[in-house]
Amino acid sequence: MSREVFTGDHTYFPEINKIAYEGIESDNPLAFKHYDAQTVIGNKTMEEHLRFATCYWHSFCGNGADPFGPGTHTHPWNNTNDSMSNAKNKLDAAFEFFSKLGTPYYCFHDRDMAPEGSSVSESENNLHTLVELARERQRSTGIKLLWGTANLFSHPRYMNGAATNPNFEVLAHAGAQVKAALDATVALGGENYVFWGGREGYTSLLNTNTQQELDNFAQFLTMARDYGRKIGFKGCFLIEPKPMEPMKHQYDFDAQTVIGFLRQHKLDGDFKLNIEANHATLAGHSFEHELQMCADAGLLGSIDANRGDPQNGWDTDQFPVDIYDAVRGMLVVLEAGGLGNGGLNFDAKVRRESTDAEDLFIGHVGAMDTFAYGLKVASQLIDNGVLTKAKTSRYQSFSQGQGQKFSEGSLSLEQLQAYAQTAGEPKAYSGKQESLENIINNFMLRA
Ligand code: XLS
Ligand code: CA
Ligand code: CA
Repeated sequence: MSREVFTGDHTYFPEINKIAYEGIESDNPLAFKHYDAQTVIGNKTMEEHLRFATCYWHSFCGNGADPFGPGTHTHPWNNTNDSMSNAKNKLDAAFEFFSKLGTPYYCFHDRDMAPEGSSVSESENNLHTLVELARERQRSTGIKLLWGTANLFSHPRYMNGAATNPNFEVLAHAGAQVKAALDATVALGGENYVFWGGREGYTSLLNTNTQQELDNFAQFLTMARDYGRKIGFKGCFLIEPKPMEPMKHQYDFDAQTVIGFLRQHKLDGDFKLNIEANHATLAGHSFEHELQMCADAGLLGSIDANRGDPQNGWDTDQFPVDIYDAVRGMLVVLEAGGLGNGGLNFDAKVRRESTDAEDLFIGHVGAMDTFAYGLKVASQLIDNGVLTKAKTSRYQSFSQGQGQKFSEGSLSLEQLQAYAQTAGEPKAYSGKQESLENIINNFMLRA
């Protein structure tokens, strides 16, 4: 059922052809079972709803290294002694991968694409060279940039943070890096720009002035916003919450913390949130909870789609395969009106033990199918109206009589008391959770 013959480069993944939709009966691990880019769901194609992106860092920079041992993945694009040649080869490998897989977008950090130089200017030149090449690849393949970002956490200079570093000299370096990464994002037509506060946090209050650090953070983001707008960046700035790791406590703890911060500093007109599933669970929340908090605030920007491991408490960045999570996540997304400028970026990596080149494709194929399935079921549930009806009826006391007056702000506390006095003991209404859970399962079993 393959509709396309792959005519691009076959250099780095010679065994793999264009991944095609083969449908649910297919046993081919390198084919989609649910994701059919052009299938229309509601008023958009699957491709337009889901706006899938491949991430550059895990896919082409990570090598399976962990704190106990070196990498297990060998990358043919990394085999010279010259870091710039390797970066150019990596770019070719990346675009070959995106084109064969069929993710219409990608995301990158400055240092994923181009190596750090020995000075600020050398780093900027390296990035500029690679961005020109990436622009060319984007033109020839039609693949677009979902978001760019700066890596402000790997270099040892950032050990105490970047924008929240106690040393202004380090903050200035972070500023230079963000300026160059914004230039790169604009040059590549990026639709968003992400700040993940990797080391923006602290380890000990004994040596940390949290108030100064948070004020500096807001000042830094304001400067970045102003510069971005000045150079013509029309997209969305995004903050990606994460409660911990690498720092003990990170300032962008979770969605509600970030929303409060953005509002406090009047940044909510330009910034939204990028929700990562694994960060949600690290914060003790569910993926859909974090999405819902953003949706309620009108600040749902984009998604880093992955999963953690329920048995251990760290950021395992596994490919998302939980179809139940995908349904519940997509329910929030669709009810919020979709992802807008954002997309679903697979911030996920194959396991250290997954050493075949095809594993990276297989991980993405499963993840794309998971969300395509989530989209299908969520859309059927919304069309059916059963969940909306249940929710509306649960809150109906606020759309009539005294409840409505309360919602409109026209009741005083004394009036509330007077009403309670006459109304008698409230009747108990069932929350019907089990029934609603069973409805979701029934829709899933039928899909
Ligand atoms: C790390 C983060 C990071 C951001 C981009 O945990 O997920 O990869 O998405 O800097
Ligand atoms: Ca992420
Ligand atoms: Ca992560």
